[in-house]
Amino acid sequence: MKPITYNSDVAPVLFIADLHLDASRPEAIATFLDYLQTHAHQAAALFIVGDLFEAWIGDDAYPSADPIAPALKALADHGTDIWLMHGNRDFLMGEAFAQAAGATLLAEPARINIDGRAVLVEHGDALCTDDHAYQAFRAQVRDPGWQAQFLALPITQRIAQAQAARTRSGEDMAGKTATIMDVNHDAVQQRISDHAVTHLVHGHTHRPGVHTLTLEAATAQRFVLGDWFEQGSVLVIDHGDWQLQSLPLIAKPG
Ligand code: LP5
Ligand code: MN
Repeated sequence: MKPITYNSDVAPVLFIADLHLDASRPEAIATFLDYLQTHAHQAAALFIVGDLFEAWIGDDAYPSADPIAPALKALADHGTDIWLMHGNRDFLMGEAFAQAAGATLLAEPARINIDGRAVLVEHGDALCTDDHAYQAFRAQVRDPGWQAQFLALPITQRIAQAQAARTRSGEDMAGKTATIMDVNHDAVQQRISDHAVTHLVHGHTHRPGVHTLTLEAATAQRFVLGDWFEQGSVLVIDHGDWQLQSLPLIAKPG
């Protein structure tokens, strides 16, 4: 793949994650659709850094009447590049959905260049290395053989298994500390030095913030994207300025 490079003096670059879009939260859907039709139109690129959807059980189960894919496609047709990364909820999103959305699937971690700076982008779950139960689950469900078997099941069975996994995950999380469910700082430092970047952008922890790390020879910055539960969260890079913005949720139309 050609290097991914943007100059934010030409047009803004946007990052979002953890929208967890689902029919049960129409405000998040309405806010996202509005954002795509307004602010995002000016952007050179929109990076969706995982968990766009609450759960994804296969492209063949995506309702044809859902408004998200056509709205993304309209933005892509308007000239904004759309990069789609998997999260821990929608790691089964495939080429059929990406194509319908006018997006390009981006494997994580992705090393990109913005204004001459080396930036690493990933969902963030792989950095939670203290959460051993989750990492074992992740290794299982990211295995191509497991995925092929799961996707071959009838949709009703896939829905039931996804619900069982959500229930079990909720029960397990109630017994985990906040520290276990956050990123591991050694893993973050290792990632930054392995990829020789000065900026790391991720989501997953639902703890939006900007952290400065002091490394051996330099400093690096870690931008954590927020979820779209109580408000929207977008990292906007414009004319070299990095701003983690909150968006008020708008009421669902009608
Ligand atoms: O996303 P969030 O913040 O709620 O929780 C995560 C971790 N949980 C998960 C599990 C997903 O929510 C499951 C839903 C996936 C939807 C679609 C997938 C379709 C295939 C699934 C079929 C099996 O990612 C949670 C972390 C937390 O983030 C913080 O980082 O702690 O991890 C867990 O809770 C993992 C559990 O500790 C262990 C695994 C439980 C699932 C076991 C599967 C049992 C069901 C099998 C049915 C045959
Ligand atoms: Mn996540």
